[in-house]
Amino acid sequence: TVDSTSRPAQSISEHLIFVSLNQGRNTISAWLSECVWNEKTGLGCDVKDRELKFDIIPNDHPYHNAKNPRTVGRANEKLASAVEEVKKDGRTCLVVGGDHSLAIGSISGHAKTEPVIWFDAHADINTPLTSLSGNMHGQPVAFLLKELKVSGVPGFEWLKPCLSAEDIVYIGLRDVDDAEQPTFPKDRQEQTLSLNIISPQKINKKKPIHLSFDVDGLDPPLTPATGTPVPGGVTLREGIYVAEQLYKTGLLSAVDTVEINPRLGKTQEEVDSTVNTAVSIILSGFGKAREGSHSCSY
Ligand code: HAR
Ligand code: MN
Ligand code: MN
Ligand code: MN
Repeated sequence: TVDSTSRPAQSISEHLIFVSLNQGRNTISAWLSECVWNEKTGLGCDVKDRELKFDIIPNDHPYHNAKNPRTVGRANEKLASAVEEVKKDGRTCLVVGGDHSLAIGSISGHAKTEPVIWFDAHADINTPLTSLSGNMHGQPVAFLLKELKVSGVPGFEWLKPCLSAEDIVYIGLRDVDDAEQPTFPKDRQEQTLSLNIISPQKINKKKPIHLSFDVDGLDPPLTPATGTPVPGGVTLREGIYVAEQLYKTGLLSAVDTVEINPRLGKTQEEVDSTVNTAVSIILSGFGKAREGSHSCSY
């Protein structure tokens, strides 16, 4: 359990900003902001809410196997500037997506950050040359890595890869494509498959942490409204534990919440349970304690 009285001095929950990517308020952003800012029923945080709108670029032909590169690239450029402003403002940034391609902009805007915790069933490290699906949500890590030198993608002229492979820690990884495999030396894969959330060495650096939280890292029954479920995922208890540990570091600086797709829920109940699960994990990352604070009732 977490002692709610021993919050780190620089509590992230006091300075939050939402960047909601959906056109119009959607279930998760409305719900999350209510839970986080409402003094009586939530965490009582000071929240600034902002919404980004994106343009669909016409005739956005694929670049090799990367679909809609210009639309995704321009959207990420906008997101990177928004996240940069939030961080200049000294706030913690919570980005509500949207699919995982948004991590390109979110992590770029949150520059000089490491480590990145990539909570996901997938490695998302395909390149426009290796991707079999062509989906950009399977490629963000490759775009961000200095080592992979992805370049020449239309819409991404602004992008400077800002991460090294050693800055990324995977949690929940269990569906890696053949083409993604060579990027994981065996020993590293074993390390990242465990629920060892972060090496003490990295914590000691006291660098801000970026959590890129793909809900499909969790076990599928917990998050039915998502596009690419993979059996055998992280349990709710484990997910909340990870979030609580991140909160305790006092270093959680930005969070992406991705791959919640209400249209993929077969029933309203499936949509609600997906959102509930994501909200409870996010709130744990922002200091909601399972013991000592019973003000949130979900
Ligand atoms: N590896 C597959 C691909 O590249 C599936 C990726 C699925 N990705 C997400 N995000 N849902 O993690 O298409
Ligand atoms: Mn997706
Ligand atoms: Mn992902
Ligand atoms: Mn995934």
